[in-house]
Amino acid sequence: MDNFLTSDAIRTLFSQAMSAMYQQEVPLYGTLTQLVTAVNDRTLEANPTLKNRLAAADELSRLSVERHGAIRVGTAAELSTLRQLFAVMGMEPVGYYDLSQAGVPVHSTAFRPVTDRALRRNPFRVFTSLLRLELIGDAALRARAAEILASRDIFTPGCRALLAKHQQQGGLNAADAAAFVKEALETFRWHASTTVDSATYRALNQQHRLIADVVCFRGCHINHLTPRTLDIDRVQALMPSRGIDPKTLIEGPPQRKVPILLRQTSFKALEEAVHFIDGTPGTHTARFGEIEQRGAALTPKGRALYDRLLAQAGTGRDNQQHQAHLSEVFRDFPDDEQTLREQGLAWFRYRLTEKGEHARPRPGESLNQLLADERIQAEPIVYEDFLPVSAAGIFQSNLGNDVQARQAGNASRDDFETALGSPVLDEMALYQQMQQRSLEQCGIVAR
Ligand code: OOG
Ligand code: NI
Repeated sequence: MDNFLTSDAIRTLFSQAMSAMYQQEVPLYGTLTQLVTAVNDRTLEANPTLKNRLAAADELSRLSVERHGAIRVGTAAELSTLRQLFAVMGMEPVGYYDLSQAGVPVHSTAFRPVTDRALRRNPFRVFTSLLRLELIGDAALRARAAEILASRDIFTPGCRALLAKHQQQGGLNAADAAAFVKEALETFRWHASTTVDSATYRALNQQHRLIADVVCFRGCHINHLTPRTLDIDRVQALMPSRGIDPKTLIEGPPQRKVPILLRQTSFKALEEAVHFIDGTPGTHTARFGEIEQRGAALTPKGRALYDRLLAQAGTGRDNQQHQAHLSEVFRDFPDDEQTLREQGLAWFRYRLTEKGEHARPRPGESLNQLLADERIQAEPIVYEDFLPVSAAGIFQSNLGNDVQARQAGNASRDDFETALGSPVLDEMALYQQMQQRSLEQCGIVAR
């Protein structure tokens, strides 16, 4: 039998290739990654405990490596082929995000690794949105957009051949994997020439800038990549000093002692030169760079509290004021691990301590007592998914400030899953299983 590369290894090759391509395509993104590295280095210098913890978890070497990217596609066929493409890299569709409520005519999922092991290796995810053509009001334009989309193939023949080979053999050897990454990358490459004339572009752009972005190009260009920062507030503040224009607000929860969910911010999308097929020059605005900082995954109860407080806080026009206000409002969200655990607000991973290895838990012993005796340790499980309100904020800030009125569509998860060709996984079930498995491994609950 052939020596197949693991899906983790292929994902790593792919994310590296994507990063190199995007830094070359969008030099300002390269500048952002340099800033992130500089701030991460400084943060580690100032905080040896953090540095030791990350070193112990083998996190230091890949600290500034990308954690996610995003793409937008136009048809069910494109989405379902992407599902197969990401499956080669061990990335499965997790979660359903309805962004139509926020005036963005797409719904989305995140392709990501799901097991503890794969996430530890490389948690690279791709936030993938499907355009909802049915939200285009003008029937003639809707038909035209569908026709344009039907006549493109965003995958190379080589990519399709290797997908088929992977499905037949159940894996790819090193040479095939390298070829696959190279072919797959073509789908995400930028094209400075559109597939439509300037009048069609303008008409679609007027309906919604995202519609033009999805419909008018040969591929589904990667629109941003997102490394991890250890200090998002500082990177946001320093962006202008490097010639980077940040979006106004950091999305998500405020800074806390125990970080929760996901904080993210980006720079504003660049206006880039394009050529229309009628030969006229123009510009298109879609691509940007983002940074993220992740914290604990919340249980449904914790998530409900987060959603309530976030709605209560509203938005702001100034980041410092907004963060101060968020911190006020989030006083109602417990900020120590013990309370988060006791109130069932966050998911935890349990481990035996050395002491616990020597005096292993017996059935019937209480979790709290084992923790108090330091025979087991609990550590929050990291949130691996996305937040619809934050995603809408990221989308909006990259669509310009002209608010585009739009009827709010209804969530249609069924339509999305039909297009995808499979159900999306339930992220809460995944976290719950992780917690449960860790309890089983400690011998606290039966398998
Ligand atoms: C995706 C925006 C969502 C995030 O980090 O929340 C996203 C897009 O602009 O296509 O990437
Ligand atoms: Ni993003």
